[in-house]
Amino acid sequence: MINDLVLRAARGEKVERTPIWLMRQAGRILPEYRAVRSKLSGFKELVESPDLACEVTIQPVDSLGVDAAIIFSDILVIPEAMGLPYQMIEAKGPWFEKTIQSQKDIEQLRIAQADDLPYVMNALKLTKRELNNRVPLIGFCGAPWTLLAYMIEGSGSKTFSKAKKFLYTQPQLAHQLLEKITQSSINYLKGQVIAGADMLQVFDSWAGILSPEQYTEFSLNYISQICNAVKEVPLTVFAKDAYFARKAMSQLNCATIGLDWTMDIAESREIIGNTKTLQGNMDPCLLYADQDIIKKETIKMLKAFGPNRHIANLGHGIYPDTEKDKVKFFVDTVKEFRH
Ligand code: 1CP
Repeated sequence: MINDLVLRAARGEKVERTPIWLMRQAGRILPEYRAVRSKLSGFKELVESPDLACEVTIQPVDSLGVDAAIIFSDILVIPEAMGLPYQMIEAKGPWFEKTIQSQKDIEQLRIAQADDLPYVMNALKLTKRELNNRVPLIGFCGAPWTLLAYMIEGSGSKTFSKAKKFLYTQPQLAHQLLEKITQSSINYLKGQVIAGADMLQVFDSWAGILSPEQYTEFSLNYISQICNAVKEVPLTVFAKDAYFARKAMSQLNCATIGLDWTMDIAESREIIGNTKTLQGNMDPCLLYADQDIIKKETIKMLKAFGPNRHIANLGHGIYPDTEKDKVKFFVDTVKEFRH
């Protein structure tokens, strides 16, 4: 690997500088992404075409100079592989024609195998080859709880109240469903490693809407099973808004914990300890500010994390209306800084 800074930081090895990649780095902020996307019927065509998914995965490595590529896909490919197809509605988000309501619905779901998602596996193989070891390739999946939330709700939601109602009214069914999603996710992540992923990330985007007790029961237990089963490459767990779970997450069998911008850096380090790498955690809205402010805040963040066991990133995905030059400025500021 020519630039293995992200992998070394994840393993807790010394690095010459803090590495950086960005959640949602491939996407609408890049004109070259919009050019590829505008010729297609929609988001799914891009995700399901390995040559195009490979192209847009590599774009941010070329034009932003980030230290890792993340495969262009979506967390919702797993529900689809299990038997719940989704549509991505322009400017609205995901929509499922079938949702999970009953025991029978859960029984009808398949446990997905990596072979059920040949387009992702082929996109990974192609991207691994095309990257030619310039930077590591990150694979990913959604956390079981976040996927359950979409499978019950059938779309995005501010509250995911249907999904939360299911946890309160049908806890046993919720566990059956989480079990099936977990098995599918383990198969999927192992397949991604075989196809070329050098590192993995589990996205628990809706962690923060559960109580701490529910989070342990319905989310962390399953994330923990994934961490214990997938040991081939370093794995990052990113649980958005789960500040209350940081102590418990420090016990996970994973290399890296993702932080969002609401989590104080020094406090997080103290709670989590020194055996994990931390990833994050700039507010994506900082990238709307002027360059002098971006620079000041970025250096403050880098100093707070310190020289080792940190992978710089945002605290959540880049917003699509962010100016590309500001994103590049943020990346360059991190790459130029020396502790
Ligand atoms: O047409 C488009 O450009 C649609 C926007 C878009 C993109 C670029 C969606 C729809 N998904 C993606 C790609 C994507 N999704 C990546 C690509 C790799 C990269 O980071 O560059 C990744 C890692 C995801 C993961 C994902 N999908 C998450 C977890 C991360 C997060 O943002 O919290 C979630 C929750 C989804 C669901 C999803 N997919 C798309 C949307 C708009 C949503 C959110 C829906 C909602 O509001 O609930």
